[in-house]
Amino acid sequence: MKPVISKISSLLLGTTIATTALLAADVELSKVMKDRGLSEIDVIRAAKTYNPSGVKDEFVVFSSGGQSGQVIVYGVPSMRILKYIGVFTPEPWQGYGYDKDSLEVLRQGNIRGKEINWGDTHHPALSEKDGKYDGKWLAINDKANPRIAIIDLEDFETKQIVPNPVFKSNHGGAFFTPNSEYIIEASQYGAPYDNNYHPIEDYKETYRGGVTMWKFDDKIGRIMPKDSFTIEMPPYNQDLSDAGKGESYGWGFTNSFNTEMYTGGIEVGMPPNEAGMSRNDTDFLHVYNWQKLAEVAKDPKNVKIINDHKIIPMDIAVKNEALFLIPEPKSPHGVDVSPDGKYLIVCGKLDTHASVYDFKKIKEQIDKKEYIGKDPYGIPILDMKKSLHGQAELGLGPLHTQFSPVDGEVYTSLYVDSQVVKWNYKNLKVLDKVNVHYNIGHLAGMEGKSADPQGKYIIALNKLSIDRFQNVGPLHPQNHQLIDISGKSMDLLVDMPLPLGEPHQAVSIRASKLHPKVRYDMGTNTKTGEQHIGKTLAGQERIERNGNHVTIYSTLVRSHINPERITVNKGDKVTLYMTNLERAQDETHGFTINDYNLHTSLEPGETSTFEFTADLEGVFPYYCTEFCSALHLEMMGYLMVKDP
Ligand code: CUK
Ligand code: CUA
Repeated sequence: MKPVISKISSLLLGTTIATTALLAADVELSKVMKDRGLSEIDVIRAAKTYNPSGVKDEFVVFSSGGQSGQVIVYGVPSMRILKYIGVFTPEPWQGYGYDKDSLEVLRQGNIRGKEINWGDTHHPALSEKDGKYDGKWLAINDKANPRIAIIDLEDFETKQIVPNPVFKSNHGGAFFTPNSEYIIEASQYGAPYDNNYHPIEDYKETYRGGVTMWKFDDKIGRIMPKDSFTIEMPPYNQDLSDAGKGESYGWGFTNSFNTEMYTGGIEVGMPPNEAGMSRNDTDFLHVYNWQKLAEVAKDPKNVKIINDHKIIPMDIAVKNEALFLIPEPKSPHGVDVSPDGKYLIVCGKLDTHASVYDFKKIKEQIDKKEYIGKDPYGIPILDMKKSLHGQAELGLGPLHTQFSPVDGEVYTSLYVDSQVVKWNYKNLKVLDKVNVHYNIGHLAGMEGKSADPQGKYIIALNKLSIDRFQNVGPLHPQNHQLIDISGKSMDLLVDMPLPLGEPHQAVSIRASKLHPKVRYDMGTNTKTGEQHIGKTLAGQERIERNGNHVTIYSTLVRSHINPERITVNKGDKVTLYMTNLERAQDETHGFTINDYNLHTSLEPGETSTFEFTADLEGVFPYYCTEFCSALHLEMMGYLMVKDP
């Protein structure tokens, strides 16, 4: 075997000195390879993912943190984790959920007054302009307690959580429409829209699925609940969704997997059948014109109000020719719209084929009102064969598809086969397959679901890792595998264990499109973006008492907390405002008070609040929790609580 470095050096350099130095490097490299048992191809793969210190990644990935209710941020190709973003779950390092201001964000996610401290995150989505990622906002859904959260990519913090007022679970969210006009959130398990008890025997009559179109203001990065509406749909267990773009702009697409309306033991209005939810050969792809329905929803005559939220009933959507069904192979999973919006690829867990629908053919039938019938709810059904461009036999358990810059070339995950298949959705030919480890769910191409896929890499998000990592007990980490797709055949480069939760979906963006800030304007409430009422500058520190309410205006700067002593009476209501006066990059101070379950992270310029009752008597040291300077340990003080 010819050493790797000398191959390169003989191409690049000719001088004797350089050659001598490189020969020494060759010797060193050969030794490392021998010691670590690495082959030449291993070394090449390592070189393709290695970032020397200070070198940054080309792409940034936002991965669902699954059951952790967080978002995980990492770089590609290095696969280095950069951040966990607290979203639906408290996150102590960031103080998320441990100070008043962040708690106000977390508590927006209360449902019917209940505090919820976790989420089952599935699908992160990046905001779009003309179907391309603009790097401004990130949305993510919680399937368990149907909610959508918005994260600001200026500071990677969660700013808004919006519970769905009518759904009881969601899966087909979050998906932005091409100009971030709306965020699609499709329900999952059929359930009553209201909050009352309805017997399961009334499934057909009172249980519903649907799609909520959340109006999004992309200037301020907030969902506008009052301008949002839900399209009522049958209880078919709506599933993954996608927004049309280009040719199919204005339309939305949502799969379903229970047209049987099976409810576990009792099938309403159907003969008993053991196969339950997968008896029918086909389920329904829901096709809806959200652009038209947004207009329809503006007329109060067209909507029902449930839980203070607008619902467009099915018959109104049908009357406006804005809701259709197309059969799709049974138990479908992903529906993925091509970058030009002309095709939809639907993959089903129980079918070996990917079905490629041609939007033009769908539209022709809609325009000619050519239906093959109606479902029990009166929704027109289009002909499957007439809607299809074709089907490609891919392998067992095809789930999700990502696009590439090469015309027609796509990558699909095969759950049962544990493979990624590269194929062409135009000529329906399979081009290549690579094994992954193991049981891949989603896969993430670089901007691979946008109107402008970047190619280069695919990440396999695997449900199982089994033998890939050191055994750390029966609960194994998940496995993200980076695959090089720049050549003719795919090449698996490296594994990354992800010890946080199930990585359903990840979205990526070219790093140069992100413009996060390194400091806040002095005295910012980072959760609202506005000036904090507790903003305190150097020299303004003070303690004010009003009856039994004590308000402290404090500052933190290397290496003092000012004031260093706070004395209150037991039972006093305490409001403590803290401002980090630093302007230097990365000079964060953390702050905690012993035994009061409080913590905050103060980035340069940030102000935040603790609000608590001094119900424990005693002496409580408070201190800075970030090692911020050589005098970090000295950054402390005492809360004295005395019985008056
Ligand atoms: S889902 Cu998990 S693999 Cu929630 Cu998008 Cu397909
Ligand atoms: Cu500030 Cu340690």
